[in-house]
Amino acid sequence: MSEKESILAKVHFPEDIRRLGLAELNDLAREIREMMIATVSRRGGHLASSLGTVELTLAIHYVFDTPRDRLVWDVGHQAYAHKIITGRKECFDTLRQKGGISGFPKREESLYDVFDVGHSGTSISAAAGMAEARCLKGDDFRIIAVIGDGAISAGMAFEGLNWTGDRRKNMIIILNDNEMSISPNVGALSSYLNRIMTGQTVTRIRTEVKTFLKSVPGIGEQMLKFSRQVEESLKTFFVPGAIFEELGFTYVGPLEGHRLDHLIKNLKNVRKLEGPVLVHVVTQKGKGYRFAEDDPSRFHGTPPFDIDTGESFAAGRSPAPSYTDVFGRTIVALAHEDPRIVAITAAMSEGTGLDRFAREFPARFYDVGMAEQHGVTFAAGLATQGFVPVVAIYSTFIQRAYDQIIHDVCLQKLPVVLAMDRGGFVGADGPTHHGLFDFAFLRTVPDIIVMAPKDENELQHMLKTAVTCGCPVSLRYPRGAGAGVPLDEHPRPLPVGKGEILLDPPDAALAVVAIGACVHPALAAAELLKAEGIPIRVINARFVKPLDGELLCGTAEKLRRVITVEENTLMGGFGSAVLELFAEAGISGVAVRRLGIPDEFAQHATQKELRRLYGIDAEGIAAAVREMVGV
Ligand SMILES: Cc1ncc(C[n+]2csc(CCOP(=O)(O)OP(=O)(O)O)c2C)c(N)n1
Repeated sequence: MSEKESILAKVHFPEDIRRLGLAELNDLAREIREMMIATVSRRGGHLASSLGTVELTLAIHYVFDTPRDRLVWDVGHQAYAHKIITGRKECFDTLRQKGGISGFPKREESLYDVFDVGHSGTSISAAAGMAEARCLKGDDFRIIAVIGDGAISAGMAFEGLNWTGDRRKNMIIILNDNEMSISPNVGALSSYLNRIMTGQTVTRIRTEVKTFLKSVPGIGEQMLKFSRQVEESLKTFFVPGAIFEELGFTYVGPLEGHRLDHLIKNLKNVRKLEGPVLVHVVTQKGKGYRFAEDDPSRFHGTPPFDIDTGESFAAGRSPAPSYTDVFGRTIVALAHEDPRIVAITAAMSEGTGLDRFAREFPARFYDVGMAEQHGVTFAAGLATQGFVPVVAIYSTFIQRAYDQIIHDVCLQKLPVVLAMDRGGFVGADGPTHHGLFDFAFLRTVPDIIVMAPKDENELQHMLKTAVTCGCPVSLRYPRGAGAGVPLDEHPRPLPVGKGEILLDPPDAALAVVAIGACVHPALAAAELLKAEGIPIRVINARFVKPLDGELLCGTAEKLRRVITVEENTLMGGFGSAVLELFAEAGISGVAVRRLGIPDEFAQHATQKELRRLYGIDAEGIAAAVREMVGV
């Protein structure tokens, strides 16, 4: 398409689209999709969700006066069209790149992004807060929250609905229903939404049957009367959205989410309604790109891919299996040996590697939806009855369930295993998704074991340790490929609270004590330093809690210089634990330097770039050693 014919070329901000006619808007939707597919094919990102909301995004910005009217996205992974038409078209190619635009709405990026997001279920509560603020300020802007049928299964979304329906403030919640979370959606609400849609079909069929019956002389009238009686008794079935009406919302829908005329007409009416309104919009995940329509789960969050074939690029892929993969295989092997093992995911069966478990042990597998809090306490309930639940939730999302971990798991010393993938930097998803806090917030909880494997082989052994130790355990491992080490055939339990010395040259200048994914870089640093004549001891701590006091204190007393390395926030993290250990043990005169993430939110960039930036890769560790020994 030439520059001249392009509608998108003329669109920079929502005011530009408000001047367009329907045909032009439809062309614009097509061009936006093309841009998204082209960009995500190079950059990776959340394609399927964003393809599904193109018309909805255009209709909202067309009808409402954004940014004066506040548009709040839930999760925010479906907001690429929003980014493109709100001043970020020119830099859209920098999506998720270091220094480029974020993959999620971000207040500091644009006036049109009114709330930072990444985790699910926040939109209704945030919008409700804005509604109260509007009243306090005496203002009259509109507030629109857009939430998916997956995200609305989060506990907080229910809390927000409960509040909003009661407060009766003007607020519009748009439920973007594509029947998918990352995988097909689960839960009673999802089934209910599904029945609404089936109800629509039934309504259509019913109208056709009525017309037919009316056309049959005599008998037709009788039949029609009977069918009306049946219909009355099935009223809730035929009145879509009754559940939302009961909660205090005006329900509008279901609307066809890819018909701009339909959306615009209905949203214009919705705009005039008072009180809380729930607009149910039905969309298709992956709409407009064949491969994403056929396999929306794979294109939910995709690495770069070939547009013509839909295949992800193999370049850059490691021959080593991912931690996720090794976790997925090991948990299946362990479950074969131990019938007490059950597995729980919060809407991430593929992401956590539990899809394999789900296939092998469907009766022992639970997808609780995007409901981490429920998932953890649900696991605690299972544990009270003699089961060993393994709750596989990414480090960043387990933050949601902190009180459940303390109050429902640890206080009762229940043997729940928190298998936390994506511990450390996740890369392009950025600050909402980095798993940089779990060492700090979990090691302060009594009776939990906190561990992190140095590689995928140790992950197997730690998982075995976790399911056999009989107490609460957190086991965190990084996103991506393992170190490529050989895998032992049989996982074996490790001694709890014991680290290991990996390198111990007789004339070591100092000790580097690393945990988890930082151990191999520490070994690589030792190699670099050896060539420079600086021998160092390298310790794999394995446990953040309990710490190996004997090994660490002995090392401090012998070498007097210690560097700790972790892919976690420094405040309260592993290095802090080591400092506390030394203080408690009365060890003085030991120089300790802690490497990790300082007191700031790390932004989006590749894992490699971030490890370099924060000085926890081999180069960074080596530099810290040189500094400490004064060369
Ligand atoms: C608290 C939390 N848990 C898990 C996730 C991971 N996640 C991101 S999007 C998504 C599915 C979202 O489904 P839905 O809200 O229906 O939106 P769709 O992608 O289908 O448009 C999941 C599970 C998250 N972002 N936040």
